[in-house]
Amino acid sequence: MGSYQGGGLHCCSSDPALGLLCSVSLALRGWSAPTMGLELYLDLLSQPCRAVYIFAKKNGIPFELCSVDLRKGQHLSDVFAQVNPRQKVPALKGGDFILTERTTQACAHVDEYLAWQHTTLRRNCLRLLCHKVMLPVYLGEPVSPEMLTATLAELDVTLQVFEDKFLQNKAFLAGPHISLADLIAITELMHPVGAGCQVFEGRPKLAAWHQRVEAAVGEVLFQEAHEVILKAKDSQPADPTIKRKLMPRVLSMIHPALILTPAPAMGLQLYLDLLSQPCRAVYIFAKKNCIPFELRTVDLLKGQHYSDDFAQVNPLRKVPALKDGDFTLAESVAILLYLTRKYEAPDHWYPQDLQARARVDEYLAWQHTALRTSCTRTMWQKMLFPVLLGQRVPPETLASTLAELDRCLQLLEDKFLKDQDFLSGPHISVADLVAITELMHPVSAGCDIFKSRPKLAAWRQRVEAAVGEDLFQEAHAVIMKAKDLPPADTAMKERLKPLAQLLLQ
Ligand SMILES: N[C@@H](CCC(=O)N[C@@H](CS)C(=O)NCC(=O)O)C(=O)O
Repeated sequence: MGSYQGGGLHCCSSDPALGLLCSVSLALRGWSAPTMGLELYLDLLSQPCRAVYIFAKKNGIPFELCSVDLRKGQHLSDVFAQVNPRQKVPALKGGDFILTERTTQACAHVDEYLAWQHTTLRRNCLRLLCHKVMLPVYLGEPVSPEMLTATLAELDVTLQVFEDKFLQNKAFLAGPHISLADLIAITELMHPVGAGCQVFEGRPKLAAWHQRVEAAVGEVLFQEAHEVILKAKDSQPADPTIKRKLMPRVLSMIHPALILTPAPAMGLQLYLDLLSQPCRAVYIFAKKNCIPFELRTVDLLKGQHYSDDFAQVNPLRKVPALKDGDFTLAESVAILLYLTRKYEAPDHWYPQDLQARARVDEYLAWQHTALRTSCTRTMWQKMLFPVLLGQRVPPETLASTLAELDRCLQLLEDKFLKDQDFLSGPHISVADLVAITELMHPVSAGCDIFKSRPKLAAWRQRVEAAVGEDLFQEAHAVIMKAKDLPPADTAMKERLKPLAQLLLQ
């Protein structure tokens, strides 16, 4: 797949059909050949991709085909997310382009069809492919005969509207000439054909239109664009990793309501309190990698980690903790590494390369007794002692904690970050997550540790961007509001006494 180098136009959408519209409507409205190279990110398994492909080829638009194999989950890769953060195809990246508006009646007819098809033909054809091929053949999930019958019946109604309202007695959908509307419609209808449904049988008007479109496109190009979909029913079953990745997306495509349903926990439970820095690292990692998990909140300030139930999961009575079926695990680093291996996270998180991995290990080993301690002490001494316990920390104690923090930050810069983009090299790894979540502890207490450290500040920006701003904010919302916590009650004060003593030493 071509990789994104920055700059230029990106065109994509949260919905593949909208992405298509975005891309193709540029062409519709007067595309001039790009001067900086046009990249089309396509998988010809997808109907809007086929429409874009045919259109570009047919019109001699020069482009680089960047294949994104949906069945291998390549649309979920980090590289592709840079081109289309919504992780859908088609997507387009190009250089200079010219748009010229042209409003004619023919355009209006095309627009009318384009607007209609999203929720009708598009939906029906996609559902049919999922019900007949993607779920039973590729993902090994049976589909009930009732569901299949309902989908076929819906498609039948839609095809009738297609004939009566749009095609009528015209040669093509918008009149005597082929338009984008025809391309979008035919590539859509080839989905059920690919799934083995003879949609043109018993519909002579539709069949004749199909012939006209195919002839106008050219038989060779038409076959080339539809080769993949026509072989889709012979796909090999997906391996379990790919299945796990794709299943929620396939379900949400055919049944939007399912998007609202939390992904099945599949046995993985994460016991977290986002007030805790190692919990935030685990949370960000799991979310960023779309690992389905059930969040079991353990409220540390309420002492929930002292409960007998939690002790069964982690007898050390600390968060984070993990439960995966009968398997339980403590320690954030062990949890992060377990998740990278079990869910085969992209290599950069915990590289296979011996020396690159050793660099990550090195940081993970160092931080426990260095940055971890000084960030925890700073946060408590500057914020939680006064806020929760109403207790002032002696200035000399605080000064010595801040001096130690400063020493650790210097080591972080000089020994680990150096002139690299991330702590263990050019890509983000679990080391960066562990470090950034730690540093947000003093930040939450009002210490501007990045102010006089431009190198560290730039690294923070890179990590935040790699994680995604929304997820970063979400994970840190609790700690950033900790200064507004109400004072501890007597029971909480009692519970916190041993910890408080430890943190003042
Ligand atoms: N080394 C452990 C440390 C875990 C830890 O200390 N967790 C704290 C929250 S940040 C906790 O659960 N504290 C509760 C307590 O000690 O009572 C890890 O990295 O997971």
